[in-house]
Amino acid sequence: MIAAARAAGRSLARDFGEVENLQVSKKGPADFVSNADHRAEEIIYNSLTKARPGYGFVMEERGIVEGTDKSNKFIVDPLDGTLNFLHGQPHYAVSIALEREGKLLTGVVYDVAKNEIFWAETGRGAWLENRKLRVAARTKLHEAVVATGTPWHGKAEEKHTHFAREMLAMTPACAGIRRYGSAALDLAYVAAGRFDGFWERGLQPWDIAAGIVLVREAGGTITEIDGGDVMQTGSLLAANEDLHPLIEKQLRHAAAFARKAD
Ligand code: 2AM
Ligand code: CA
Ligand code: CA
Ligand code: CA
Repeated sequence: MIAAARAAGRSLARDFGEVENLQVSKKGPADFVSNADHRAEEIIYNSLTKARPGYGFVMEERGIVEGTDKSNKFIVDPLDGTLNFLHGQPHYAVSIALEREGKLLTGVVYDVAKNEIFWAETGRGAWLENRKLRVAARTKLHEAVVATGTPWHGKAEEKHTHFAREMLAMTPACAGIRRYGSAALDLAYVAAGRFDGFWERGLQPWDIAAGIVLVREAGGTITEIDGGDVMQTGSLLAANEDLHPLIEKQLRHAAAFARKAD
């Protein structure tokens, strides 16, 4: 998985150098995809099918490929942070996870521009190269830097309203909010203790699968914001065990505020 991520990363780095020449198309109102995404996905698919013939795939661009081996499935986002990439911002990643018997087993998130490989395997810890990762030790919310993702153009109006209320509840409560535009890296940064927490709603399985393994193995807590299944709704809150309930409280506060306003 690391070799596949590195190979895809080399392709992305080349395309990033000539980003103005890429063909870009739209999958939705603000949902861009380029040939860089497709090329990287192709490299990952070819590399992993060769290494593990028969495993299934869930990929952002190509979709689902059923494997003959029903217990193993790769979940792939060849380029997380496409909008950053297309705007020449060096903050984008390759995200690859392996799900075994319906459970997330392994995750790799590769920050191509900074050449950082974050990886984790259930029971083996989370790592940045050969440094073992641990979520931040901070316990006070007012000292915490918390990341999030904003709903984008084309998302339902209520999603934007919801987000605005969560920001209203969160900004005065913590030291700072960050919005970098790659959910996979946001989760990797929580695992590495660079962010004290991260929340976002409505993400896709390939945005979060690898990052979830990273955060768990780094000792963090991940829950679905409204109590559902994270991989179904893609709405998640990740933080250390002390900050998690404090952030959750602020998000609940936002929901109550929203109900009152309605
Ligand atoms: P992507 O770059 O692979 O599409 C940030 O909020 C997260 O949402 C990213 O992981 C990003 O993944 C995803 N996303 C999907 N569609 C998006 C869009 N139109 N604009 C910004 N982020 C988008
Ligand atoms: Ca996309
Ligand atoms: Ca993504
Ligand atoms: Ca993507």
